[in-house]
Amino acid sequence: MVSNVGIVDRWRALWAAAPEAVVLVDQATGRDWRAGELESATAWGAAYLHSLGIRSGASVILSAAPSDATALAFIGLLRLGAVVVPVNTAATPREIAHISGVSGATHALSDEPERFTQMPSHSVTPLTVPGEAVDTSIELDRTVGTDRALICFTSGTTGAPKGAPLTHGNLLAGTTALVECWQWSADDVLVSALPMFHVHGLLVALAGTLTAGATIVVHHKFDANRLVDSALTHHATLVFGVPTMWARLADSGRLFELAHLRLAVSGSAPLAPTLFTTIHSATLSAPVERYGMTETMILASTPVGGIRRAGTVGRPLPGMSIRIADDGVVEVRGESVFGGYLTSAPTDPLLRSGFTDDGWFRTGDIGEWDGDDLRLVGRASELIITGGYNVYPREVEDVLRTDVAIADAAVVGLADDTWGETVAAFVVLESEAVADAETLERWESLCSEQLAPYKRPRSFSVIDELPRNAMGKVKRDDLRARGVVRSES
Ligand code: MCA
Ligand code: AMP
Repeated sequence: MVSNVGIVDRWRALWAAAPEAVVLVDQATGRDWRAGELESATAWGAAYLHSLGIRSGASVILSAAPSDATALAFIGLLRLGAVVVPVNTAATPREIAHISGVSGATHALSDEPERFTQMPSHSVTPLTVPGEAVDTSIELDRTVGTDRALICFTSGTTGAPKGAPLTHGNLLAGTTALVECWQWSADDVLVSALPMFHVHGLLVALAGTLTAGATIVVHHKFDANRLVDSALTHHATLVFGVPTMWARLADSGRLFELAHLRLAVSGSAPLAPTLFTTIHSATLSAPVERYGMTETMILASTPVGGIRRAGTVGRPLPGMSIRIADDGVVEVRGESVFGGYLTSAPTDPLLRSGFTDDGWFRTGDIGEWDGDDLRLVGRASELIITGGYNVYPREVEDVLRTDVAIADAAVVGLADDTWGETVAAFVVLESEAVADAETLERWESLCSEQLAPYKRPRSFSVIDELPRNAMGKVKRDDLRARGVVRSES
């Protein structure tokens, strides 16, 4: 039976039981927040947001570097009953306009309000750490499990990101499963430099810590040396990162200083077996790999108490069911899985797109069982994952095709040791066009204007025509096999 308890009730019960416990530390300022302070500061925050005109049920963009202020704003919004819409701090005005339009966001909270030029200035508020007391007599903490907590935007095959709403119940189920699976306790200290505009940083790291009643040390930006220093200073037991962060930690030569961790956790993209081995040898313990999605939260993890094997993402989390369909696609079901994409009408087929008739969500990842462990062997979709960020080729191709010199374009991910994959563009020129230095500069500035930096192609290869199969579909494997083409033009 699905319970209808909201996640905020769980957190507040833990704060009330141990008000002196340090829950949140801002690494840059050194400010720490005890549970009792968090209770009053987030009530203040919620009242402040209310005074700005934000009401229960309103969608509010949250776009800021990870910090104590970002964490407090997130909790304050949830306590008020508002719906948090996390937005990448690198999003361009075009991308912000799409997200605010689709989500119907009435307000934005940001550490760079000047980036929100397309929203009325009175609705964009700089993030602040709580100060003077305000009227806190407003109604807080009324949410139940079925209420919407977030709308996360995730890359869409149509080229435009889709909104994936998650409820308070999804968050509670997803974080409770993690707490159980990782034996996450009040004694744990997590050091995290993950962005707080994705499920990994916001829900796995921050909300997971709150549900565990543990401590999180938040870094504003990832820096390998600073992360190791902080892990030592704060006696960290947990570090969560995407493989690119682990690769940079390995390059720093200081991985061995993390040998005191209880768990070194990697996720969001495949962890190369060589990097798995490097982490294992340096920290004297195998990293935990976990597999998740924005639409589902975390689905599987390698075991805390058992053998963790390179190349596998482990077993389903408590309460989660995983099956592999005949076409190899991983399908999932569980209480943390969202109910369908954001649509303006319940009849819109987008709502339940990705779900099977019997209610399982198709992840788009191709998997196989290796004993009890799930092994991901590829993707049915064209998704590129670079440094843990997702890029859908269609969105980049649509931008490239607006250039006068480009007749056609295809974008693929090329394998890369640090980033996992990098974005590479293959373009076919219009008949009279040439690809000289000026043209290349124009393509680069077009992409800079339209696309967040991580989506921009790192290389442009001019080819005579795109390889296509009999159905007219671009053969992306052929393009990947070519790598960066330097000679054709
Ligand atoms: C930054 N750049 C990137 C990326 N990040 N390019 C491609 N892919 C990226 N991911 C660009 C910068 O804009 C800059 O471009 C250049 O690379 C170098 O910037 P640098 O300062 O070195 O990068 P950084 O700021 O240190 O960022 C690297 C990073 C970051 C820390 C690895 O990408 C990151 O935080 N990734 C984590 C993403 C994440 O949390 N994903 C979870 C989503 P230029 O030189 O042109 O200026 S998936 C999820 O939530 C599900 C549920 C799951 O399973 O977890
Ligand atoms: P997102 O849409 O940003 O939530 O990204 C979800 C996708 O990231 C999944 O569908 C997988 O393709 C990928 N992913 C997440 N965790 C892992 C992992 N541990 N190994 C391989 N791929 C992963």
